[in-house]
Amino acid sequence: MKREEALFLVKKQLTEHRYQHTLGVMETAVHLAKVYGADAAKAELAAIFHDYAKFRPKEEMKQVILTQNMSKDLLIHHSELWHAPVGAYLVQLEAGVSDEEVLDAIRYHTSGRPGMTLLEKVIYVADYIEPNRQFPGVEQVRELAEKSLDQAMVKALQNTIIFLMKKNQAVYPVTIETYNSLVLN
Ligand code: DGI
Ligand code: FE
Ligand code: FE
Ligand code: FE
Repeated sequence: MKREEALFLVKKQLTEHRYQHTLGVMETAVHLAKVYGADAAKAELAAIFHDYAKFRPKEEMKQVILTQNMSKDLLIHHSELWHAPVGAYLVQLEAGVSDEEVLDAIRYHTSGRPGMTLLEKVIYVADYIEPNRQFPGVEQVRELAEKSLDQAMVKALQNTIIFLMKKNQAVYPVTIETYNSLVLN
């Protein structure tokens, strides 16, 4: 699928703010793909579609999780986690994206997973550091991302876990497992 067609399809799903974020992720993901030798075309496509399901009603996402045999564990955790796996499903169904590597990059862009592929890491980090992001610690991850994608992953996961814990929120086990797998590596 061409960039323009993908952007056209995704724009209708998002707010203007989230669309601008998507453009930032696209630009950053292509940059990181070139730096680390990932497939830039796949990185671009995954980035464009990564937040496709962000604004779907919770009830619709819940039904997809239940009917498509996704982890039931998702449902006891924050609904912010749902748009990633549900997005992978809907992008295939509604936009006709069939590349499993691209779909996995969408599927794991929020939690990560142990043993992430290069493309998955590119999308995870690009989502975290794209130019419109401004939160404490993002500049450090931007700098790390130019040197080591894994170090950028570790710091982004650490920040996310600490952020959730400070708010007394639960941390999705896969997020912790992703962190552990990178640190133990
Ligand atoms: O969709 P985005 O805002 O671009 O970013 P995202 O998909 O990476 O993350 C969405 C939200 O999910 C973000 O506010 C952080 C949160 N999140 C990430 N990992 C976990 C989590 N929330 C909980 N409760 N548990 C997690 O493990
Ligand atoms: Fe997201
Ligand atoms: Fe993210
Ligand atoms: Fe995002």
